[in-house]
Amino acid sequence: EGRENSQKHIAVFAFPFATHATPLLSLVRKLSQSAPDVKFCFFNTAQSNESLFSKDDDFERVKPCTVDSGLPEGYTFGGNPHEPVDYFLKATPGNYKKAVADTGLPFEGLVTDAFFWFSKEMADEMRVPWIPYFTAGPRPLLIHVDIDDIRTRLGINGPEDQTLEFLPGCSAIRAMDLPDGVVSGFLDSPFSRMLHKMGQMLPFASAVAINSFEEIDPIVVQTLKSRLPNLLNIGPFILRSPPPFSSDIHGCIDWLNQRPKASVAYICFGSVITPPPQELEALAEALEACQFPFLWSFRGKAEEMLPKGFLERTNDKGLIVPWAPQLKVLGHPSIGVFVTHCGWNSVTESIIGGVPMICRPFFAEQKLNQRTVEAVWGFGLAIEGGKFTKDGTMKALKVILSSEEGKLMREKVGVFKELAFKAVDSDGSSIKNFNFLVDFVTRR
Ligand code: U2F
Repeated sequence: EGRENSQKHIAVFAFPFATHATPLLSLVRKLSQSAPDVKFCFFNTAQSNESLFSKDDDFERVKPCTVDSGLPEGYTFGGNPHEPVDYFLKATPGNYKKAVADTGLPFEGLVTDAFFWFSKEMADEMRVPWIPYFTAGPRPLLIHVDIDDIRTRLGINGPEDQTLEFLPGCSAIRAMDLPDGVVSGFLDSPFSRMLHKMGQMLPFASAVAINSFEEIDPIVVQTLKSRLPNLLNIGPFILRSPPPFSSDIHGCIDWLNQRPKASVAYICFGSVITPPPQELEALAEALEACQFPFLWSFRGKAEEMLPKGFLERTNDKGLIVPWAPQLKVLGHPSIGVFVTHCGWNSVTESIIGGVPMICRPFFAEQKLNQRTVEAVWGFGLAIEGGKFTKDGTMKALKVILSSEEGKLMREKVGVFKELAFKAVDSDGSSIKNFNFLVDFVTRR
């Protein structure tokens, strides 16, 4: 009883889609190690929590709590990944408010996915601090924080090639690189409205944590610091708590051990995306024609979705798996290029591995990441025309895997790799920021 009273409770709100809840839980677990008197309730949908917490987890200080997913009774997933998100957004913030109230606990702080702008209002009502966690990079964060100004300056549906030169560090960014819903596309979708509100609310947070490191984009980070209170770059967080390496059941690493240095194309489009049939075909044809070895983490049934006979014909130089230990794969010396959708975790892991990228973005801030990789950092290529064609893909693979330009990109990403490791080294910037966050969370 006495111990209960001395304990501080913090509510954590996870966004249960794509790779959002995983990095948040990993942050909370790390915080918990440094905050023995704090109990965290990890509010998330039952389905997402099930995949995050294993049975033998020690729930004592980071406890899974369920929020309603908003799905209608008897709902079955029909293949459209946006559908469950829309249902879920309709249920917010009511589902979180109810779940919090149901615990009856006196929470003293909210740590949430940055998407959940409504947490600011809840935190105010509860008179506690709100600490949002942004799971993507600093550039999209700046875009969302400055969205109203960007809309005024670029106009809605204005020329696609206008640049954001008025924003420090963003002169290479064009209107067409911005996420859907900023200056074009579905401005009024529930998702776009959520991000708009997020941008307006973040300046009123107590502190804003981000899964990035200060040195990756110093000008943008400086600008963000002028907009947000206590901006805390605490990443790349995956370097601080890497996933357990028990699951190379498909033998990726053994296979890579048998390939020459920097020769393999690793292909993966994150946790949700499978490119459309025509592009899959073009990518497969390019791989077959190019003769570079490849490792492909494939969502879906490869035998049915790839060209007939492709698997047999490429058997000796390609390995296709349903899931790869990506961090380890990208850190393997045999990997020469990462063909990626530019999700932030993938971009970060490619940097950590020192691997140049070929970019085929699909949604969210992925186009912006691509543009940054190609035109600001210079260690990757956008796929010609924005979609996989046989020729465009072959060209990009050849540039990175067998040209001087490719070598230069490898050197450039190597510089960022070093900065990333330094940031999480004993007195690196991300460690200092993390310690500040611990302080903030444990303070009473
Ligand atoms: C959304 O991200 P995604 O889940 O689509 O993609 P990533 O951010 O790249 O994260 C994928 C993670 O899954 C891991 C991989 C990454 O940590 O290492 N993984 C793996 O280990 N093995 C596999 O075979 C395949 C994947 C969104 F789409 C992005 O736009 C956002 O940037 C991102 C973060 O907010 O969330």
